[in-house]
Amino acid sequence: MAFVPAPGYQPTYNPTLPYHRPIPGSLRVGMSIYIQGVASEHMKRFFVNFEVGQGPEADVAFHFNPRFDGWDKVVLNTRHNGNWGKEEKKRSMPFSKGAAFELVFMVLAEHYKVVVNGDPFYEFGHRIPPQMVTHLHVDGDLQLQSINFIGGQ
Ligand code: 9QG
Repeated sequence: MAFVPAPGYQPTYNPTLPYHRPIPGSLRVGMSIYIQGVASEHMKRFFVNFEVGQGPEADVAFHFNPRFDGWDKVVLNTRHNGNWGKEEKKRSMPFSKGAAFELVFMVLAEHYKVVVNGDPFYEFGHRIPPQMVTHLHVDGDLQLQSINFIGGQ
C-alpha cells in the first residue's frame, strides 16, 4: 500500500516529551499512527493516549500503557469524566528495555489494532467513538524518534 500522509501533515522527528499535540484533521477510521521510539534502559512505564480535547481532564478514548512492574504487562483502558474504566490487560511485554521499536495503531471500525515490531499485539474495542479523538499524548520512559499519521482521507 502506498504511503499516504494525512492531509497537510508533516511527520515529526525526535519530538521532546511530553508529546501532546493535535492529530492532523482529527482521528478517522482508516488512519494509522506510526510511532518509532526507544524504550528507556530503565523503563518502568510509558503511555500513548488518544484524547478527546486538550486539557489535563480530557477524556482518554484509548490509553495504551506498557508496564515493567515485576509482572510485565500492558494495560489498556479509557478515562471518561476523570474516571478510569475497566482495565484490559495483556500479560506479555512486546517492548525490551533499551531497544528500538515500531508501534502502529490502526484505527478500524470496531477497534484499534495495535501492532508492535510487525506483530499484531492487541485489538482494543472502541468505547468512545474514534472520531471524537483530537489529540495524541505520549509520555513516560521512552524516547520518540518519529510520529507519522497515515491515511484516513
Ligand atoms: O492505576 O491505571 C489505567 O487503568 C492507573 C494509573 C494510570 C493509568 C490507569 O495510575 O496512570 O495507567 O494518567 C494516569 O494517571 C496514568 C498514567 C490504577
